[in-house]
Amino acid sequence: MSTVTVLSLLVEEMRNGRIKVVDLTQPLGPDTPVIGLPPIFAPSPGFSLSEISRYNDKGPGWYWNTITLGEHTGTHFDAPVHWVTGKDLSNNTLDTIPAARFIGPACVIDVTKETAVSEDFLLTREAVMAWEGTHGKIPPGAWVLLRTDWSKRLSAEKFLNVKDDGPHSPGFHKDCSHFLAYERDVLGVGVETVGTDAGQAGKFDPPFPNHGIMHGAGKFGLASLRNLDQLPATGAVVIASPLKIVDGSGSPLRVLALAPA
Ligand code: 23J
Ligand code: MN
Repeated sequence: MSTVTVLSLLVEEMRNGRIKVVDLTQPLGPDTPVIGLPPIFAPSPGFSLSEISRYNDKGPGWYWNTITLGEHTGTHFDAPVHWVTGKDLSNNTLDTIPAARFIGPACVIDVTKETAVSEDFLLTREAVMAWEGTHGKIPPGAWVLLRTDWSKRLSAEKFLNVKDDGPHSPGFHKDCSHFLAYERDVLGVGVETVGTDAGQAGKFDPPFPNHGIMHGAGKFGLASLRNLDQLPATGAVVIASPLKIVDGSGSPLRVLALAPA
């Protein structure tokens, strides 16, 4: 089939509803949960909006706002430069990553049974290989999405799940991150939790291993995704295109998936 035919077919199938667009994005507002780090580290501000004008004396015919937020707020993209392991790589910032690397096939790994019984569940390399036994090998350039149903925790308190010993939420075992980056050449990983490392990962050896390994390999992260339960294990295409912030380490974005309806 010619490329023109494929694109016409895409447009047609989206129009007739056989391909649906799944919005994998959280609403972005003042209540959007933000990661809490130990108080020795600088915090990242959440989202706020301040009005420039709203059909008034400051602008009679128009409404617009100023936004203030940390780059890593809500549903957001992590670039390789975000982590010290990725600081010297080429094309490691938002403005230098080639746009083709924002789009890839989704491999959705459902671990909702495991996370229902353990808030600290870590995906292992062996579990990914078992998933591949059922669904096929993760292709190069895939987005690997960890479905935990964590996004169904709608209050910030339950979502961040901070206990006396810090936050508890699922993530990746370091061997798994290494496997996905180096043996599968993924674009990156996406999670429903506030960050791409497990809640307790600040105490792992090394700390925050998924960030260190993925970004050191030039791979990306997507955090605070939603609606992964609307995607098939394979067959969807994810478009995760961050703002082109010069020297940016990450940005909120609208993550979209095209999937069979
Ligand atoms: C800074 C330090 C630790 C973490 C993070 C940021 C994130 O999760 C992030 O948004 O990249 S774990
Ligand atoms: Mn981030």
